[in-house]
Amino acid sequence: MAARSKFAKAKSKSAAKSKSAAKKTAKKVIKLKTKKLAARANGKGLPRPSSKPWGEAGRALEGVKILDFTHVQSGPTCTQLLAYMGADVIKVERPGIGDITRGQLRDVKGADSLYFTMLNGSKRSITIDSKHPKGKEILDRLVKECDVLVENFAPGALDRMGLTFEHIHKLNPRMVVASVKGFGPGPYEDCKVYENVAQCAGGSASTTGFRDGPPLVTGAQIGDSGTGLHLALGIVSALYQRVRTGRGQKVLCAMQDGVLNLARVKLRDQQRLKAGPLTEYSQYGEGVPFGKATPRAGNDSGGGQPGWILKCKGWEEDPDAYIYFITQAPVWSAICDLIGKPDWKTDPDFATPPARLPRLKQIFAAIEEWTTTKTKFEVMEICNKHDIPVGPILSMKEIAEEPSLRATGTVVEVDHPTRGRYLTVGNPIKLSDSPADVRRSPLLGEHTDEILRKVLKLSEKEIADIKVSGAITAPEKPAKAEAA
Ligand code: CAO
Repeated sequence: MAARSKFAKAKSKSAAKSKSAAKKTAKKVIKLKTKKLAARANGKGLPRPSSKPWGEAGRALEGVKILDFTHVQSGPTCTQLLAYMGADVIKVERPGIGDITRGQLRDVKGADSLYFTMLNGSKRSITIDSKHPKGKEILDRLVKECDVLVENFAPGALDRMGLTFEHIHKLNPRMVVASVKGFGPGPYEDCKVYENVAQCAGGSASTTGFRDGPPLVTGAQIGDSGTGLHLALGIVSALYQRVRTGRGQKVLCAMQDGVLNLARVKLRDQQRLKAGPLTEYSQYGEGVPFGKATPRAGNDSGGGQPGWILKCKGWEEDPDAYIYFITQAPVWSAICDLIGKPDWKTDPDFATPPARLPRLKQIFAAIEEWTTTKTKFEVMEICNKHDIPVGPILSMKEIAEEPSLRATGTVVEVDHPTRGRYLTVGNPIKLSDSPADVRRSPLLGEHTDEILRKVLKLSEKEIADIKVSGAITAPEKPAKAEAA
């Protein structure tokens, strides 16, 4: 009996123990689940951004080496973005000359131009004469070391250097070879192309400007920088595919194609013309017949919500005292109240979007009467309270001085050894685990030694031989003849 009761006691003790352990585990599980649920409820269900500084967490393109043969704007825009994402961009430049833009539009004597410095940040520069036999040897070694070659020479120039796709792939089958050209295969493929040529050939110029004026090019560099952006996407896609195939590939972006991609809504309108006039274009309301092609639409809004640029207080002196005003249908009542036309809310000529289309000129004139009594920022403040979409026309001065753009790293100030501090556009693409790495542009050939030593691991003797060969230095200028 005593033994039994001892046993029973022990049993009930161990049962109580395991019961409490089970209770504890259950409590833990519930606590964890509640924590998870609470986190989800707080909108924190997604993985949190890394709390480590980028130096520890690594940047998005850390380890990717880019052999950068780009010049002027389109190619450099692409490689600068990749450098901001953490790639090691090695810019190859002609000894003594470098990228032609170093000397173009100079504002500080003897210093690299802003044209160059704002397109080549966070890169390293090596000078190599790509037509010199020793230069070709160095390039072949760099091809073996790098992941991507990017170029935007005139058609055929890379091949003339001996860097055909076949040659590159024999040396390094994993290499992605990315090019910007003016046109894709077709009648114009051999043409040299600059920004405005691309804007014209890509359908932007014919659809920009006012109906009664000539075609216009835009200030935004959609041909150059726009194509550079497209190329960057092509490169990261090819790198991603290489993870599966182990093979590099060619990436080609034609500037004409890039511009057309950005102007696609105008090709949409071209097709809509077959079904009748484009009712959201103000020319419809003005009774002007449509021709065979998408017309220039002035400042009409591209979507189905009519919009226009309107004068604001001070427009007589300030060329940027304007605001873009969109008469979005859901806020029509608020607009009518603001501009002192409450009767337009119910007037059948103005109450519905289709009724307003033929009267847009009259409507925007009435809104402008109101906007000219306020500054563009006052209009912005008032309209935002009513969810009316408006956009102040910001000058480059205002953008350069805007603190919020500095705070997000979209506008960055960097130091430069020969020009001093300058502003540049940082990375407009924000990655939570990979803050942009925005550094100054390199001086011509600043990293030649470093790259030969650390990337190619050449010996002192090899470097000395290269230096005397003339492959990395500008040819000596002929000595002036002695005066007789
Ligand atoms: N060492 C030796 N030679 C070099 C060199 C180096 N490191 N880097 C370049 N060169 C040579 C090239 O091999 C080429 O020589 P060849 O014509 O004898 O083969 C020469 O320099 C110039 O190349 P290019 O024809 O590309 O330059 P360009 O100034 O005459 O033309 C541009 C410029 C932009 C019109 C042309 O490159 C082009 O059409 N590129 C494609 C489209 C493009 O990107 N346009 C945007 C430009 S930004 O507005």
